[in-house]
Amino acid sequence: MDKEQFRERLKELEQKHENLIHRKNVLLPSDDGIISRYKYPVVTAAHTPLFWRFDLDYRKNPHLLERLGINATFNCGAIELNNKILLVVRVEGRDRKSFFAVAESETGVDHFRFWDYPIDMPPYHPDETNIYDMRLTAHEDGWIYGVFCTEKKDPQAPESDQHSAVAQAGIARTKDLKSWQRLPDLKTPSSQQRNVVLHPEFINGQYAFYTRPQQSFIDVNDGRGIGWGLCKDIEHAEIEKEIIIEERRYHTINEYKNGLGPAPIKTQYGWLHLAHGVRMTAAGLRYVLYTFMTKPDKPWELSYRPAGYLMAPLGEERVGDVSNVLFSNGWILRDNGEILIYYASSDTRCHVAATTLDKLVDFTLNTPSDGLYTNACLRQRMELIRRNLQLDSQID
Ligand code: M1P
Repeated sequence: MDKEQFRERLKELEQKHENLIHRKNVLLPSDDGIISRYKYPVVTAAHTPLFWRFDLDYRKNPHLLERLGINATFNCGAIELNNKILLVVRVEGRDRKSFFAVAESETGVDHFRFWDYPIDMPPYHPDETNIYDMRLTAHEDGWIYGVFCTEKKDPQAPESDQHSAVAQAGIARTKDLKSWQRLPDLKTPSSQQRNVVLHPEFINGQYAFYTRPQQSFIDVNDGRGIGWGLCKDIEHAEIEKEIIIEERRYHTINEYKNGLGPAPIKTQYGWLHLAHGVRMTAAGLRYVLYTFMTKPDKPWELSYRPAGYLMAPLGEERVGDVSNVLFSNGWILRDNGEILIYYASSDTRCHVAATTLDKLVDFTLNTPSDGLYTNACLRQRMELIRRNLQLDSQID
């Protein structure tokens, strides 16, 4: 390429990138009355700045090749700060390593643009190989905490095994998402952890974490579900006693595993939670999103658990690096009662869906819980049908 062609090609790439970022999103009608999806993903690999990927120096890269490509952008934490919606996105390079980067938008539904530099998160261990899936918690102690998965090669694995890994929870804190203080990883009684989330309030003067104990990297084995534990000192965080607060159950959406999504939202009825539930199918694992509620004064005690899922993969969401996955670790309650749910599809891209606090609370409190047996579930449906057919008028 000569210099003129280089300039032209770069201009084209820049224009395409700007067009993507300026594209207005479209709110789609809701079929179920609970959730309205937006048409376009809010953050994709193509949203990452060109200067993260291409060497733009003609002398070093005369063919204008992408040197450090990005494979995917997914599983983002979310927070509203200074009237901006900020997503801490899991950005995965073509080299498979993830890092965190902040994408900012004024609307929360489109025009997300990455800050110039990704988050420069210092490693806690020299053998920390990958980090991902940050949950943001604005804690009442005044810090914003990011709790995320840190992964390393299993030190017990023989040399021939280049696959087995160990997952733990990393902790860092910030006031502005720009400079981060890394704290020691969380210690728990479980050999591995993922999907760990910090509760936003002190419980009896202690920090509280939602956990997801697991015995191996993918399978949770004896890990019975979403856990909970207290810790005295966030700077040396250790949970000595871990209890299970939301159990996996046979023949439900979370029979294989589950994990908490973002930090819960406080409501007058209790703590509203969003989680992912995983079941096995002949086509592999299927990840869906579901809600549950815990008691206002005892966030570790379950009060409502509607049956089934809130959201399942739809259309293009079903396909990606790990297909048939919806995963959410970020949501935002706005002053007007709207909730924006940031979710990723198939470990590939980030989307947003809108609902309201009123609707999600209604869904969570008033949807029947899982009958666990087909006959009990059929009774629920028969009862609904009977009542509907007996109504003279549906609105009086
Ligand atoms: O591939 C689906 C998800 O798998 C893991 O989540 P979990 O431990 O709950 O199964 C994580 O690797 C997550 O990042 C990923 O989206």
